[in-house]
Amino acid sequence: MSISRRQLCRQLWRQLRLRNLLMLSLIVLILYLVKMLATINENSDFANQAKAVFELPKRFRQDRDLFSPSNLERIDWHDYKQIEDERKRVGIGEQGKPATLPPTDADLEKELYSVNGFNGALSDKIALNRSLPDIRHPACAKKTYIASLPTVSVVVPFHNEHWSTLLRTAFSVLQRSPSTLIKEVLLVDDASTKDFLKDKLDDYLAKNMPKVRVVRLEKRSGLITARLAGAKQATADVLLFLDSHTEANVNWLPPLLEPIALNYRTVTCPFIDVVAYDTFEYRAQDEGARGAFDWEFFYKRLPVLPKDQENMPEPFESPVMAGGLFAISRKFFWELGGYDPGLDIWGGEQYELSFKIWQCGGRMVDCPCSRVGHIYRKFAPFPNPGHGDFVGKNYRRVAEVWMDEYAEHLYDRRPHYRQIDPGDISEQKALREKLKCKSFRWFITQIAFDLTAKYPPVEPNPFATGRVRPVSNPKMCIDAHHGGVMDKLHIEPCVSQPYGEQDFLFSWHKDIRVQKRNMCWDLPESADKSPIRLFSCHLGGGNQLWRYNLETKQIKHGSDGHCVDWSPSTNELYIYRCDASRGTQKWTVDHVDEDMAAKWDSMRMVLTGPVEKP
Ligand SMILES: [Mn+2]
Repeated sequence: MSISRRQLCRQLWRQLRLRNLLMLSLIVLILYLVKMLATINENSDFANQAKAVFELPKRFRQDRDLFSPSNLERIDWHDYKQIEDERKRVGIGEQGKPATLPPTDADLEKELYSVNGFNGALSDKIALNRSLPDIRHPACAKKTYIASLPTVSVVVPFHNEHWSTLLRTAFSVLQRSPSTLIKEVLLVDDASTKDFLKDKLDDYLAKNMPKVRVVRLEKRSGLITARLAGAKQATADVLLFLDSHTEANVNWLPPLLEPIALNYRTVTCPFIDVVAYDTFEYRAQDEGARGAFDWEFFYKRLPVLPKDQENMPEPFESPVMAGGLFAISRKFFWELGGYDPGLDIWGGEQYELSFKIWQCGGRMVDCPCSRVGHIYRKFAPFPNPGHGDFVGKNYRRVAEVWMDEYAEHLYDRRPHYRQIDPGDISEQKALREKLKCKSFRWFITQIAFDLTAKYPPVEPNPFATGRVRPVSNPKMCIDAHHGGVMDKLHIEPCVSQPYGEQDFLFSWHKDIRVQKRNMCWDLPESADKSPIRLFSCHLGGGNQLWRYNLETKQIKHGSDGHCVDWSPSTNELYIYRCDASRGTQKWTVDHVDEDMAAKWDSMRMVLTGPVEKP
């Protein structure tokens, strides 16, 4: 008995030793792997980092990077105490109300205006934690989101940002986000020269906002490099990029995070509200649109699709991000190689990332229940640090790598792009290959399917061009007289060539525009004898819808039965009930394209679904 017990003990001891040994080696292995990952993390060259992440075995990569929710139960994320406290606040700029400074501050106001491009002196008078109005879609107040959401690193690049606007950005983030979700806020200083953005800022943050820290760039590098530098240091599940003069509004974070939690390849954008550069009033710019571009790469907006409109305020797909404000899982960002590190300073980066997201297996949505205010400056106060046509070079890189045969449409409008050297793009092309990304044709026909209807790669001919003259008095011409928005059109004696402000284009958008500038004939009031005014062309028909009738020679507005008319005695130009027998309603236009005129009824811009089967 005693022997067998001893044997048993010995056996047990041996087993324990074996188990300990196994455990110990497992711990060593884990430590080694952690160390290995840490080394990768420390690697400052983001391209290498991304590459290293790619080369890890798939299982491993997911363990490290992929957030997956542990709880799909939905909860109410609103912070009702914070909402209640805000509601009670009164004072200058509170509730996002417009504010002004007393005349005694006029000198300071002027000075800080010119330094910032917005009313910095007023900003300094408004509390850093001021209250904002809840202007979300009413249904947002009742919306719930899953309980298990990823953590966030907020990345805010800045160059010489004003003190109070920068801090208000950080305050609003911390104040209106669940603290468990905000891991860190990284303010990336792109070599600012203002003194208060150095030690004073560091000290203030250390004392008042421990989650916020400054990442400094040694030399002025521009927006793209600054975002990448912040992203490289970020450690949370999700990267959330903000501009340095923004204000996050009520419960803005959960709506951005849930779509990412459910699919790490979904990228989310908030609605961007307006913080007025002069009064700091907080207001909506509109109730949503889908991002797009024209073939000169100007950022444009397309209407929300009817199916998405019905579904408001649920997130809806958008082809292109506005650029400055978005959230993306850290894993997906680096899978996509971050931004192309060959992009310089700023310009084209929102196209590059948007095309990559869509073409390489991701998707992008706008989240109506997440709203962030942004100060659109009155003017840009800082010189950009770039040399030469860096924007052109960026565009060329984006076009060459991602746009396939559609790049030609860009070059057709900006022929000098063909001469710009895009630099080495082999790594970007290799990335596209590696990720098996889809063609640009797929993107344009399946995702941005209504873009080409509004912004056709090859513009259809105009219906008519040239001077618009009364048949009864061909020495008179309709004249835009360099007028601004809401100025009346005149009728004046015709000038000799070049016709300048008397030269019009009846575009295929069915508007009539001044040849040399983006101003259209617009009809805000439609009573008889209402004047025709000038307004920026909006391509939306409505007030700007006009049709020239070749037979009757009338210029008819919209569908309400009014025609362009005038008084030869007072030389007033106006609209009047269409009446083909009135001589004053007959007009000649220098050049009329009869083929195009015959197609007038069949020309439509409304598209609500993909134009090709995938
Ligand atoms: Mn901005």
